[in-house]
Amino acid sequence: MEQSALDPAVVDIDNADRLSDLNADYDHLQGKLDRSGVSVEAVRRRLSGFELAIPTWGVGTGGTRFARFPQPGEPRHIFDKIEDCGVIRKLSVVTPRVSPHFPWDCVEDYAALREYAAAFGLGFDAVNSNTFQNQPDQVESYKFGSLSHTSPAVRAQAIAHNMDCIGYGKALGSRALTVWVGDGSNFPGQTDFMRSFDRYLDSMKAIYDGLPDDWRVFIEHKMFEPAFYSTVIQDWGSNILAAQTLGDKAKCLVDLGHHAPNTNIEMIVARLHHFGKLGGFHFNDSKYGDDDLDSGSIDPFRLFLVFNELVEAEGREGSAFSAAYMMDQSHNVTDPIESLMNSAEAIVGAYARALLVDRDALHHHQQENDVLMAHNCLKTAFETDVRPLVAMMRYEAGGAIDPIAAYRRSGYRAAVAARRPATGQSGSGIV
Ligand code: LRH
Ligand code: MN
Ligand code: MN
Repeated sequence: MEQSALDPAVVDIDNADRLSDLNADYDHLQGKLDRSGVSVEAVRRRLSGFELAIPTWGVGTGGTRFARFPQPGEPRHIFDKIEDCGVIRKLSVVTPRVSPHFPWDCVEDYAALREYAAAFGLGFDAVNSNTFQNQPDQVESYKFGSLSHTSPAVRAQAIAHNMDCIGYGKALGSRALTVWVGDGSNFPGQTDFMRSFDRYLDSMKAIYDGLPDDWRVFIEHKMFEPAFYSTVIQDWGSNILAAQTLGDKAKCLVDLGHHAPNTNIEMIVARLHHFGKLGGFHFNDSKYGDDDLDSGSIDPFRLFLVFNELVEAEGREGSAFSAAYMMDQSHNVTDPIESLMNSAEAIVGAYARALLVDRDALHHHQQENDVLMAHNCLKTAFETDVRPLVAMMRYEAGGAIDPIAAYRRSGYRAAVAARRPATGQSGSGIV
C-alpha cells in the first residue's frame, strides 16, 4: 500500500468519538422506516452497490476566467491527484475510481500509474479527451473547432487524440471514453449547422470504429460556452441523434450543469433511458450556467428527482440497468477534497432517499390521478433524513462517520502543503 499522508488511526479515533450518537440516530431512523413499511435491508443492498467516480481535475483548485486562488498543497500532477483521490476514497468509500483527463493526466508509463492508483484502492473510470484547448506541441489549432472543424487536418488531429485516449484507457483498465467538444460558433452565419454536424458525425464514426468491443463512448452535450451562439452538441436532442447514428456503444452523458436554468433534467434522464441511450452523469449543481458547484448545494430536490428516475429505470430493467456516475465540479473557494466528499454524500443521500419512495403507492396514485398523494410520495421520501443510514454504511465499510471532520482532524492538507511547492497565483481556471 502506498504511504498516504492521511493517518488511518485518526479516522478510527474520530469514528470512536461519534459512534454512540450514530447508533442512536440510526436506531431512530430504522424504527421510523420499519413503521412505514420500508425494508431497510433492501435499501442497504441497493445502496451498497453504488459507486461514483472522482474527476482528477476536481482535486485541483479551479477558478474563473478572471482569477484563480490556489490553495496550499495543490496537486502538481496526476500522482498527487491520485493521492488526494485516495483520501476521498478512504473517507467516503463510495468513490473507488477516478476519471482522468488527457493530456492533463498524461504520463510515460500507464501500467505504473495503474499500479500506483491501485495502492490507494483506486481504479480508473471513463477517460476524457480534450480537444477544446491547444497544447504546446500541437500542429493544428482548435480555435475554430475540433471534430467538426472545416479543415480535415484539424479533424484528423482531434480524432488521433481520442484514439490516444482510448490507448491510455486500455492500459489503465478503463472501459469508456467521454467526448465533450466545445465546437460551435459565436456569430450567426459563422458556421453551417448541417455541415458541421455532418463533419462531427464523420469524426465520431472514426473514433467509434476504434473502440474496443467492451467499451462505450459517452457523448456529453453542453448548451453553450466556450461558443456563445451555437454549439454542435448543444442539448440532449443532438446528443441522442448522434448516439443513435453511431450505434449501440454510443451513449449520452448528462452533465447537470450543461442545461438552461429550469430545464427539466429528470425528464431528459427518463427519455434517454427509455430509448436505451442513458450512459452516465457528470454530477454538480448550478444556479445560472455550467457553475460546477457542489452537488446538492443549490437544488437538492432536483438531484433527488434525477435519482427518482434512475430508481424507476432500475425498476424497469433490474440488474441489467447500468449508468456511469461521475462528479464534475470546480472549487474556487473551498478545499476540493472537502467539496468532493460533501458532493459524494449528497449524491448517495439522493439515491438513498429515492430508494425510500413507496413505488407501488406512487404508481397507484398516478394511475388514479391523485395528484397530491402522488406528489407527497416523493416529498415524504425527500424529506427523510437518511444521513444516519449513509454514515452507518460508510462506517461499516471502513470509512469515516463524518468524512470532513476526520479529514480536518488528520491535518492532511498541511502535511501535503509542506511537500508540494505552491503553484502560481493567477491564470485562467478550468473550463
Ligand atoms: C465541459 C466539462 C467537460 C470537460 C470538463 C473539464 O464544461 O463539463 O466534462 O471535460 O468540463
Ligand atoms: Mn462535464
Ligand atoms: Mn462542464
